[in-house]
Amino acid sequence: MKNLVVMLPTLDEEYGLREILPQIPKQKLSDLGWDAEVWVIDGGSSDLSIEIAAEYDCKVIKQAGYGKGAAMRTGFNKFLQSNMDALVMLDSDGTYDPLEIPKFLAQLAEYDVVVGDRLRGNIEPGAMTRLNYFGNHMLTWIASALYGVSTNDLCTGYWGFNKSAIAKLKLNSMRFEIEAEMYTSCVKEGLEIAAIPINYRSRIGEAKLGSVVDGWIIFKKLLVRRIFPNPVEVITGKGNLDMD
Ligand SMILES: Nc1nc2c(ncn2[C@@H]2O[C@H](COP(=O)(O)OP(=O)(O)O)[C@@H](O)[C@H]2O)c(=O)[nH]1
Ligand SMILES: [Mg+2]
Repeated sequence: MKNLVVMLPTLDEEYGLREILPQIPKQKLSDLGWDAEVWVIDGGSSDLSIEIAAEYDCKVIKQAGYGKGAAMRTGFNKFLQSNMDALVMLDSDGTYDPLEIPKFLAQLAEYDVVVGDRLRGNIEPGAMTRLNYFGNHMLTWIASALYGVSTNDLCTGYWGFNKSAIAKLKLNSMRFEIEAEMYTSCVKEGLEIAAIPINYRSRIGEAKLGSVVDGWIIFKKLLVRRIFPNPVEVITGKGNLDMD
């Protein structure tokens, strides 16, 4: 059996977690040869998220620093210190379908990284505001133009990685620019990326991303990484995070 981490960044997502945790297809994954552990990376939730995670036998990891980017880097670091083989990440707000995890693993047999593509997949009516739809397309187009490696959905939150790929990523994002930086770091390291169409559903609970402010931060990240491909001070989660 190979060991899989399903990583869920979580900040006050009690309703989302209640919906998706039972949907993680552990038996099917086991039939496919994967022993799955679920890691909830908690950003300091004050609702019942942690209790629900414990109810479903998830490992709860307190993130270092603040923001989704810092949370992902905490999770990547723990993963690199573990004996796990691959990692699939998805948001815990109910927007991504855990039943699609096996499709990611199938692609990881051939690719380093797998990206879940919402824009070429199926976006449920009401799941993405018009502004977000436009912003996602714009940023995706800018990323492809700047980096010369086409991507179809820069800001998706559903990704799969082999361990060797995560070991190469160099990241210092704090917030929602983390996915854009994951893309730029994958390009810099010459990783083979597969894209698969996925479903995108309506969010359960309240959004934490502010469209315009976060869109601007993502854009700046794309420009900065085009000039300085690696963060100077931070390598995959170390640096400005106090890691134990
Ligand atoms: N650990 C942690 N998770 C976060 C933080 N901010 C957002 N998240 C999680 O990241 C995911 C994406 O956040 P969301 O508000 O849905 O942003 P969007 O999907 O980009 O609109 C959700 O599962 C959130 O709970 C944070 O500061 N720390
Ligand atoms: Mg969301």
